[in-house]
Amino acid sequence: MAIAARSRSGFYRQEVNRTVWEVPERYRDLKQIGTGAYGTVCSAWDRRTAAQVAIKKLHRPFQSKLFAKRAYRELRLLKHMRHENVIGLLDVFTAEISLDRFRDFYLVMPFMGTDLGKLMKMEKLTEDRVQFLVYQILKGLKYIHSAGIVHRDLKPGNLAINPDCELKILDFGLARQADAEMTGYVVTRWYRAPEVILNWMHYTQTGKGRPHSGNAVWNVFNLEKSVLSCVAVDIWSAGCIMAEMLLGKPLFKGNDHLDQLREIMKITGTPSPDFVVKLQSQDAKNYIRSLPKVPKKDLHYVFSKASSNAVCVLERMLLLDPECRASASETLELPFFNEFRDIEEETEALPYDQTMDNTDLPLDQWKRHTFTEILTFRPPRDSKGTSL
Ligand code: 0RX
Repeated sequence: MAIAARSRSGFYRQEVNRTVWEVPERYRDLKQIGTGAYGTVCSAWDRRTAAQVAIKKLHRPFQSKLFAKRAYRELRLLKHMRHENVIGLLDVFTAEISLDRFRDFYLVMPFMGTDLGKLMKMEKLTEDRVQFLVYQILKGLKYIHSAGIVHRDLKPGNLAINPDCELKILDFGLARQADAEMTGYVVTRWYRAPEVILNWMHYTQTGKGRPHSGNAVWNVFNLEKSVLSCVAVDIWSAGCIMAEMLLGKPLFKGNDHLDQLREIMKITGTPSPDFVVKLQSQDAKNYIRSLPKVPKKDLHYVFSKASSNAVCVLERMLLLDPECRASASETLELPFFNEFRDIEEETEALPYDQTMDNTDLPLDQWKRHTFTEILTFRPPRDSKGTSL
């Protein structure tokens, strides 16, 4: 008969969805709230802070180099984030005390009860709520972008909201984003910038397959310029989300990649020759040039019930050319946000070292680096995951 080893002192074991979770005594009342190929998330009660938290256990994080690198990246990114509008790490732990036995680790975050996708399904938002929510999205984006990080998958489901309408940008990413998830009539693509869709089309048509990393805009656009306009993919997504809050339905609901671009260009108009010359891919240039010319629509007409200040924000975000889109900091300066603005909250991050993102390491090295990151974690000074 196999005898289960005793739990580490101060920890206890509990079964969640047929897997064993070994967590510190302070976390009680674990309940599964989400699961996927990459991990499972439970809500729990933190006895030390008397607050609800979310605990994510990654699914066999050291089963392959790819999983290990992904797990390491999530931990490093979450450790770096210290802003009230971006999910941050309250704690990270493993029940193992030696690297030899290290197999699993757990990420602890503030618990967020709902997301913008669910909120928009329940009710039509008033313009002052839109103001407050978009202000928070842009503050979060300004912070993320200032660290040199591009989110790349901003959508209503990745904007967590608590009952006080406080918003945090996160990235659920529990399941694999296979090509199939970006095909057809799917939410996963409705918020993607036109340059990202053009890039996918280039890869599908040339049969090269989608590049794995998030560097989606690099191959369609001129390399140097695209480094600068990479963050613009998030501004596009934020514009689509703001438009949806005002309209009560998604702005660009394409049935497939081509239809998505057609829907976008019905509003933005077909691109100018200046835009087309900037495209590096001949396929993309040919495709755009083959389209019947459509003029840009006046957004005041599309958003006829919205205030002029709200429309001005959309005019700066929903531009086809990523180099012309406003940055998050520029957008925050627009009069639409005057009422809610608190410049002290519009902070920037320390630069994030991305060298490891482009590094190939053996599995045991990813494991060692992850273990070190866990040991060197220092909790934030307040319970919201924000530095004071
Ligand atoms: O949110 C993440 C996550 C975030 C992230 N960022 C990089 C880009 O900028 C934003 C932050 N990179 C990787 C991962 N992970 C995560 C999200 C939700 C979650 C667990 C982990 O489950 C929760 C969290 C809070 N309440 C309920 C469920």
